[in-house]
Amino acid sequence: ASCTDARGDDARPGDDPPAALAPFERLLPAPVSARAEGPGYPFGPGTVIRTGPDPDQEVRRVGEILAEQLRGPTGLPLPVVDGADGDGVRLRLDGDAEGVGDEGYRLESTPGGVTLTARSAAGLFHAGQTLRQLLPAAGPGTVPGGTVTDRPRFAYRGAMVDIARHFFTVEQVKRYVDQLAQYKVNTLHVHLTDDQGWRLAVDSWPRLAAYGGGSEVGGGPGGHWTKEEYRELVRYAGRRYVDVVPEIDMPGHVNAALASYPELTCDGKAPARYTGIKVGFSSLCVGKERTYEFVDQVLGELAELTPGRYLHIGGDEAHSTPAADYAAFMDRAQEVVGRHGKTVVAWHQLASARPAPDAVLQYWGHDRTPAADKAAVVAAAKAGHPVILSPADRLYLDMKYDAATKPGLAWAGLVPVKRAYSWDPGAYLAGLPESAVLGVEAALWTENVANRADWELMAFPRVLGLAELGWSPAGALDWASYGRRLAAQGPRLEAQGIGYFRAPDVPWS
Ligand code: TNX
Repeated sequence: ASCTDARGDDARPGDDPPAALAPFERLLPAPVSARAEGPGYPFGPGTVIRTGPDPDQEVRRVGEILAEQLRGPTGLPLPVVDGADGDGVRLRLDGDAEGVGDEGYRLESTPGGVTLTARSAAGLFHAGQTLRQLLPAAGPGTVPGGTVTDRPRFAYRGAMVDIARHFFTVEQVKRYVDQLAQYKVNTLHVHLTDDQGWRLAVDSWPRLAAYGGGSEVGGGPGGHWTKEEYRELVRYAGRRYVDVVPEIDMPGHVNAALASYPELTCDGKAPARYTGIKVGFSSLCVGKERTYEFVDQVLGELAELTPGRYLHIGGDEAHSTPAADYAAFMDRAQEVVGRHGKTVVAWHQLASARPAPDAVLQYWGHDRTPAADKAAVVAAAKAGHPVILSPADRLYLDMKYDAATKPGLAWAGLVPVKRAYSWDPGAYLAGLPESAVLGVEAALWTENVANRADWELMAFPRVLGLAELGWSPAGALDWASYGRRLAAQGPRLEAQGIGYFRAPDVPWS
């Protein structure tokens, strides 16, 4: 039969569906190498997941999570068993595995089974995520025969969520962690505080959450996380090899704190809580010693709750803090972070003050950012500060896709899926060598994102582009290939109930 048989009279040539991609060709993020070879391994009722000869607790946990992830789509029982020999999926830690680095893996599929090999449990977890993509979106299916060898381009592959402008529950953020981890994103940055709300309980300053948490943009009730809820998120993310980087934004973006504690203001008068979307109008009182007790106690409690190495202290848009005060404040705040055993991350404005020797800068500029600001970031990078790239006109997930997008903002321009993806983090800022780039992060600000549906619409599918920019080798970055692979993810996103934007620049089937 000719391939035109099924087409109606009004079909146009451009309506041809893209040729179906073979499983190894549709992996997203694209792996370092993938080679199809010989027959594969059919999943069936007898398939088990084997976690190795000496039952390592962590590998066992990776096996359990993988089994959970695969049971839904395959409909198979997939028991997790100790031992290494026999067919099924075999998880193998091998400190000498070649070509996989700390976080990478090798996946080999033959009729006898699928072997996942890595130097670390994180690598085994990432291998499992690749395995998921080699099976059909629904039904058991066969893992095609062949080998994938893979490792990430960048160590830091992040996503930020702003739970301050609109409050979101730990439940919703965990859901996002699952959605992200399957694409090998390994960092969750949580913007915990802003003018409109303070979202984490702090024992030494209880009104921050009790009062300062009770507002959000638009006048809704807001909310906050208890310490136990935050710990639970950290634990949940950690089991999926996602590190949590908490942010307390200072010295600006602090109206919720000032509203809760008048002693934090210079005139001793608490402002009202704020539910609008302006930025840059609030500041901690830089000249008051009480301010630094606050910083020390809040960051101390946060450091204790956070196993990861980073604390993010904001530092953006402090338009109400004079430059000299800003620099003086950031000096002291950075010292506090170091004293609590953590490494500073701050928005790139810190580059124009005095970043601590090991501080990491998060760049959020865009095509129209003044050259002097870019130069300050590049100079700081040359002085040894690693940079996380979050260009607002590429990786701000709150920017509208097009003029018809309902949620979000457009101050950095419209950001279609193609624009979010089509740039190279290793050659983005003139003079910033790839070696200075710690990684990339997509930020979901929520001034205009008030519920899960809007969150998913804005994040998906653009955050998959972030995942590929962070993981895949530079040579694999290609819009045409990516667009086809992204389209192939559509049924998976649907099966997971993710309400993504069916962007017109993607050849969805
Ligand atoms: C800029 S960029 C902000 C946020 C806003 C966001 C909205 C940066 C570090 N700060 O305060 O929420 O734009 O897109």
